[in-house]
Amino acid sequence: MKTGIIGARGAGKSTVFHALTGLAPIPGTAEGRNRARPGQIKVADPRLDFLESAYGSKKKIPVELTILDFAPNPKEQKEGAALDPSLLPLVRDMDALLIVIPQFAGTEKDLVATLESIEGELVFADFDQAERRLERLKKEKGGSDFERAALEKVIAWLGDGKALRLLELTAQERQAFSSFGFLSRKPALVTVNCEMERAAADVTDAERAAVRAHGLEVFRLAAAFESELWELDEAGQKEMLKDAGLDAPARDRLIGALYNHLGLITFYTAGEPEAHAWSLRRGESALDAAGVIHTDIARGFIRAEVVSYEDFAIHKSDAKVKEAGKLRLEGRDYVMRDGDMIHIRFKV
Ligand SMILES: Nc1nc2c(ncn2[C@@H]2O[C@H](COP(=O)(O)OP(=O)(O)O)[C@@H](O)[C@H]2O)c(=O)[nH]1
Ligand SMILES: [Mg+2]
Repeated sequence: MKTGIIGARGAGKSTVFHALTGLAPIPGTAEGRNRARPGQIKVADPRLDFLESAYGSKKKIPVELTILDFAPNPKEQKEGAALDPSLLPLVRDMDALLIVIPQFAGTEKDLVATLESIEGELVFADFDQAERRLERLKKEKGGSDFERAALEKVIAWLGDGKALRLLELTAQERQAFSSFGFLSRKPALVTVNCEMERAAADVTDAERAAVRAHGLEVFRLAAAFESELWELDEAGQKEMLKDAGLDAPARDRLIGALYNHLGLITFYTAGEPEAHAWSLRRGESALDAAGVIHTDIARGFIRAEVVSYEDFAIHKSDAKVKEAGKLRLEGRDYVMRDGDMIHIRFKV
């Protein structure tokens, strides 16, 4: 899962990247081929911590997401614009977006107005792309009637200034557009980058409602403050957080919010060697879960032994779970639920 950070120049995108990953961001004006820097972020997960201690696991492996900082070209990205047109191919390749809106000292932008302007850019980029494609099909007399009709449908919608996120598409239409990477269809988390003193103050109900009307979620983050935490050891971080009246860095909650907004669920494989969290899209099956672990396990799938995290948390060991009749045998089509712990029987 790749999430790209977009927003105006100076909105604090690179600072957010550093706050979330602890990695140096990409230089602001990088020229040439490397225009994106990926970083891995670990998804904090109290359930995984519990499994690690219940099994006495030697290793703990959380889910990781990839986040990317881009290097816009100041000559290409217009003042105040959230996108650099020369970066569009990279941004289209993302699974999700993090939209940064600046509200730190000297940069306070109105949340709703700024978001609407950014949505306008996403919608325009999609409109342009769909129209070019349709033009080409017409000129070359190529494509199916189905594809042309589908393109006309999205062009009409985008022409009204509306994001594709809010348009119902049939499975066949989604398939036809799967390689387009439409920007206004990507899940996105709006990140308001503010000063520490205002990070705890929540967005207003009216703002949240306006953001949700776009099919999006919003989160506040004091990016510069969170970024400085990486310079300290654990004790120093605790102290800095305490001084600021916080128990934990906000980045963990932001990453959690992003994870939920992506529509991901977590399942576990846990034992003494390791407690391992894995992610799946909601609606995926036991066979999909097997494939995430290893292709051989999917190929030789026989059945899955499943226990829900809630049941395990009550009984605290495999033997007790079994005794209580909470271990289920499921086939390959079983729809995985968030928190399922599985052991897959397979033969190769
Ligand atoms: N005070 C303060 N300054 C910030 C914050 N976030 C970013 N900045 C500053 O704003 C400038 C632009 O930040 P940067 O992350 O490079 O923006 P980008 O162009 O969107 O990548 C830098 O000088 C940052 O130090 C913040 O939360 N608070
Ligand atoms: Mg930057």
